[in-house]
Amino acid sequence: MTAETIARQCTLCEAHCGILVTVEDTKVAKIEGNPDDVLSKGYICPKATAMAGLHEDPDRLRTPMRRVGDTFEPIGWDEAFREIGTRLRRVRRDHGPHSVGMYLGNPAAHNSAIMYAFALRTALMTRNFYTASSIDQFPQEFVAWQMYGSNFLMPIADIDRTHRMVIIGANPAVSNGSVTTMPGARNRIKEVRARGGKVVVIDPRRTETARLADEHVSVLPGGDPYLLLAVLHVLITEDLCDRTAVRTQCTGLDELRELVTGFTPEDAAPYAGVDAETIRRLAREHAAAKSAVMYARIGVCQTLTGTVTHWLVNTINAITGNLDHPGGQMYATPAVDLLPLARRMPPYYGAWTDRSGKYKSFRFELPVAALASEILDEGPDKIRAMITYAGNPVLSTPQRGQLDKALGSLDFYVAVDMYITETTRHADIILPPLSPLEREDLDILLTMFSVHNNVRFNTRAVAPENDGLEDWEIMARLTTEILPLPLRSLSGRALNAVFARFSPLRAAALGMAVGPHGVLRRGRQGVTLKKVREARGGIDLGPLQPRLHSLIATADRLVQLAPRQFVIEARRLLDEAHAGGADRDQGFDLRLIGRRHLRSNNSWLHNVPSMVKGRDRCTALMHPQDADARGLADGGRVTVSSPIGSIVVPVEISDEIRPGTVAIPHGWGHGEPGVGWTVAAAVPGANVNLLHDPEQVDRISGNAAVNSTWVKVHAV
Ligand SMILES: Nc1nc2c(c(=O)[nH]1)N[C@H]1C(S)=C(S)[C@@H](COP(=O)(O)OP(=O)(O)OC[C@H]3O[C@@H](n4cnc5c(=O)[nH]c(N)nc54)[C@H](O)[C@@H]3O)O[C@H]1N2
Ligand SMILES: Nc1nc2c(c(=O)[nH]1)N[C@H]1C(S)=C(S)[C@@H](COP(=O)(O)OP(=O)(O)OC[C@H]3O[C@@H](n4cnc5c(=O)[nH]c(N)nc54)[C@H](O)[C@@H]3O)O[C@H]1N2
Ligand code: SF4
Ligand SMILES: [Mo]
Repeated sequence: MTAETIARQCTLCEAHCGILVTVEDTKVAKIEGNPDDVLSKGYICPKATAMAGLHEDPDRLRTPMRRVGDTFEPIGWDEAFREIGTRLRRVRRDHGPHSVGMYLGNPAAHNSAIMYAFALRTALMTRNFYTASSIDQFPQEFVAWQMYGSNFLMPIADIDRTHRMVIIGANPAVSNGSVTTMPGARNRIKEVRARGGKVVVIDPRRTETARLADEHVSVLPGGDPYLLLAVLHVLITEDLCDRTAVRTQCTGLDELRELVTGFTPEDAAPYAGVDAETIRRLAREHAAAKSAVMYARIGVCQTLTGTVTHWLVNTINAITGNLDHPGGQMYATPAVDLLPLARRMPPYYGAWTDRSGKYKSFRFELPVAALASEILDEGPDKIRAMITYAGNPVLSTPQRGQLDKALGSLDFYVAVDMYITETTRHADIILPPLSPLEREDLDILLTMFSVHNNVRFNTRAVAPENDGLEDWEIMARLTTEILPLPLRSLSGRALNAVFARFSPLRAAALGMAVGPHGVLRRGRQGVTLKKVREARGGIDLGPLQPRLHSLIATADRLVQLAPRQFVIEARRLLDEAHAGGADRDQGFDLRLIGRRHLRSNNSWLHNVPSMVKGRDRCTALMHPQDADARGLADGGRVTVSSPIGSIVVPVEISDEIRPGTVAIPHGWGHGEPGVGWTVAAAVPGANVNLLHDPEQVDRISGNAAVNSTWVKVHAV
């Protein structure tokens, strides 16, 4: 028996923890944390072992599949690409470029194949491009564009040096951070406290993170903008701003002052669900701390006011002197530094809309809320063919249950995924990539958001099977099928040889050479692909460095504290402050929010037995007071209904959640006929996105507002 241990990362989530994979013969024998990893320092979560479970999973597809009636049969790669090319070109010829739609899911961002996915997207020239970003970080990108001049300039929290961390609508103890990659967030939070700092969590639930913090502030779902406007009121009226930072870095304080002067913590309290004294203290402590950072994430992105809330968070950090300073909000300086290039790319907001005119494009794509209608509604430019890549939007996005039907009605649908899922079961052809353990890679995207500068290599752990292709090769082959290039006439083998010259690794090596840590700047000290490959655990590129001055892309090179559209929206919020609206008036009396679990990852780890063992996790978490009022017992089955749908789940009673609120995780609802997930079918759960109205979106960015739904709950 031969055994080998290689170092790479777990690529299941953004944290990208360093792992050591031991392979005996061709079997993955062990996965453990890599203590030498420069970013994660040995930490892994229970999901890391799922990398092996996924690799070995008999349900994972290993060859392309073609639909025959209600089932699939294996076909060869060349035949698959030929058929895809012929059919996609025919749809485009007959109905124009917008008739082909594309959806990119979350794992696409964990793999440098994303470069090739964008090449395919560009070749398609379609308006109908969608990604999971519009149910995720659109508000943060919108704020970065308006305040710093580019949607790529989303600053991250310097958790490793801060003296005060205020976490709003994020649960890094479970998620390990997002748009601030912080593997081992639990330890990093404990270290803030160990160095004498303070950690505060603002969340309607006393989360795993809140339990590690000094203070938990239980906010009303959707109450954050009121709370933060009042924090600004205190900072500005009590003259607690950092004058130097405001004078040298920012513009727009006068407009802010005008906006918040009349809005006191007492005014905010009923809408925030937080008492005035706490709000005042939050403001004063933020200003007084040696360094401080407010870090907000998807809990607030997924509300009707996601953009306004993230704007207020960034503004508070900036005017207290915590932008671009150690311990505050900063930018990474990665080995492959895309920021100086990317910052010049305009996001083309509103360059086009969906056919109804309701949703505006942002960064060359439409909000996913529009997807089902763009397929189903008749008329010119409707989507007739789809490509999905690494996404499961049938479960992951609110579509009134219509996307399932819509995908089934397409003339042609090709999915790039290693499973037959609730989404891909509708495909005509499924192209499965090699498993993550079979590929080698160097991440260039997430290092832009790492809390510590680093560069790490993903060594191939297991030799690829047969003639398998990596995601980037599949994307490249699909692109050649769309482009009018002579390349298409080459055989698959010859094409692969052509592509090998343009692999993501070659691109990364080049990017590294010209990057801030590369040989062109640092000479022999510079990082190279060879050095990164050889370093088991990556190369430490030091703590985050101030660099706003060279990156900021606004016309006057100042941070815009009061973008007009944001101020108008905030005024509207203040004028119309209310506690619920029409749905609430009609008896939907509980606010529904989401939650994540350490052993789950959106919709797709439920087929690995070790990830779903134990008690049912797709439950409605309710406060004892709300359960008593409805006569509910722990574990009993309840119907949860919203104005547009209803699901049945067990109830879980705990005082960790704020009264008046119910939390249900997303990504469940398995067991549909034809889906290839046999393990998940036994623990199906229910699809919470059937309750969320796709038309409920963040008013500015169009991001799905799944934390803004009113529901009612009763025993089945
Ligand atoms: N109600 C509610 N809905 C939510 C959220 C919420 O908080 N509440 N969160 C939202 C968020 S933040 C996100 S990011 C989305 C995620 O939503 P999506 O990105 O649409 O879906 P995932 O569940 O991540 O599904 C990923 C799919 O990619 C496949 N896959 C995994 N790895 C690879 C790979 O390497 N290559 C290829 N080709 N395929 C791969 C898996 O088999 C799976 O089918 O969900 C969103 N939906
Ligand atoms: N284990 C695990 N890790 C993951 C994932 C996973 O599915 N499982 N998904 C990955 C992905 S794709 C992403 S985008 C990240 C997301 O990472 P996080 O942003 O940390 O996401 P959540 O854990 O959903 O935390 C959102 C929090 O917002 C709270 N919340 C809801 N509504 C409101 C509100 O109105 N105001 C406030 N203040 N809080 C609110 C919720 O109670 C919840 O605690 O996690 C990634 N990591
Ligand atoms: S937090 Fe868990 S799932 Fe995410 S990269 Fe680390 S080990 Fe993998
Ligand atoms: Mo996400």
